[in-house]
Amino acid sequence: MNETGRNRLNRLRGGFTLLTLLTLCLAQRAAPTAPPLARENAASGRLFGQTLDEFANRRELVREAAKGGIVLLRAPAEGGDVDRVRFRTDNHVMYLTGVEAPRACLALLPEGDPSGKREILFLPPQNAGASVWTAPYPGPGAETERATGIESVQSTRTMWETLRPSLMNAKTVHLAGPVGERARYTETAELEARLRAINPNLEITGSAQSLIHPLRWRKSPGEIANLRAAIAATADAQISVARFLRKDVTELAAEGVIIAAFRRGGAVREGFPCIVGSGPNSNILHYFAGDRKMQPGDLVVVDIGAEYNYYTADITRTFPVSGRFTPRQREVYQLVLDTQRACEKYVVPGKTTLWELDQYARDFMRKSPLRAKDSKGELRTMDAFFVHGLGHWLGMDVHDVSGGSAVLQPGVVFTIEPGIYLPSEGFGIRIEDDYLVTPGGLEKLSRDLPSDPAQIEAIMRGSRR
Ligand SMILES: [Mn+2]
Repeated sequence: MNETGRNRLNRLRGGFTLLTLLTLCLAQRAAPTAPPLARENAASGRLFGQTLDEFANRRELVREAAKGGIVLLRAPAEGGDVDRVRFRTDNHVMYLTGVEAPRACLALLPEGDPSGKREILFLPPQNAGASVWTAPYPGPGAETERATGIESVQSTRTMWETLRPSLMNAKTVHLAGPVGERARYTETAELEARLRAINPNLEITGSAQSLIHPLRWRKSPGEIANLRAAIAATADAQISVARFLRKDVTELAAEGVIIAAFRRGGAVREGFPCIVGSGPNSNILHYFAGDRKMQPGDLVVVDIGAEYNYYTADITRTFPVSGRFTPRQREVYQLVLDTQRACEKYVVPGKTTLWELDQYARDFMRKSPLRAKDSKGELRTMDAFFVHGLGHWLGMDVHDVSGGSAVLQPGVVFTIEPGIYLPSEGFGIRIEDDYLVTPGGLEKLSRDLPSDPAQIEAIMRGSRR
């Protein structure tokens, strides 16, 4: 890593320590019953790093897109007595409300609805006994209305009575996900049965997603800020793990170092399980860390993403366990890196599609003089060993939703991740970074994390002093 990069990362680290301390102080002073709506900064009126206006604008746009129909979105329930995973709400519900609460249900109502309301969020009533065990989720009432800016926040207990006049009046209800036969034995089937019991003439569609995806595809300022924080924590984890790798370290131990850095950066979970593949495992695209001990001469593919306020990073680096690439590893690494850099230059915002970029990357690799043996022992051009797509949208989902087009429009965030996998030579290489499309070109959001092979080796030497 060069000096500038190191200073930048150190500054970022300093910033996070301060923020963490501040958050801890605030948390200690807050009343213990305060709803955990915004673990980050309740005083600013933001929810999960975004302004109330950002959430309100989205609800308004979805209401308009529903063209007179009702949009009904429901969050999942908790896991039970002891959850195996921390509760995470539905992405659409989070995107439109900023509220994390099990069994929340958002109703967006059309103009002229008999309720006289545009939107109602239904939340389970707060239970004093439950808060002995867990931090309370936000409940119905005026306090949550003020904190969220949602017009009306009512109890799920009276939800169907409250919605009955609206459902009697409406022609269409839009749910998220498959409905009808394709939703058999799911919670959606139960929801549909409820709706039909109230109004058998309702048209029930599964098209709420198609109303929301085009909005989610282009990121708002708050979403981009969340992605930057997720990326900073992930870059920190890449540096930490690079310094930790050496002979006999297991992939799982490396994963532990990664997760420690994520938590330090404020990430409560991973956007996807950590991919840490050493030696032959570097050729398995989605290999989740196992108990293999690393050996000198191994390459390790580390493909990881911290999730911050529901937004996930996705960054891959490939490290040599012994601290230096072999000449062969280095020439292949350089081709992967050159491909990524050529792709960055190729993008014309508002014009280039992700598919064109993918094709361009393959053509670029094909023109290289390098060759390798395929499984039949035949020498092939290097594009033959690039066995996955070049990239994907990035956001609340690691493979985020698309707006119905592959054009790289200003405001979308995506990855460029060329890779070359050579099982016959015992190593695979992938380099992945995250980009925001701006009107003038690409902003490489993960630019502070080096990928140049000499810089990668310098980072690793730092651990051996
Ligand atoms: Mn990816």
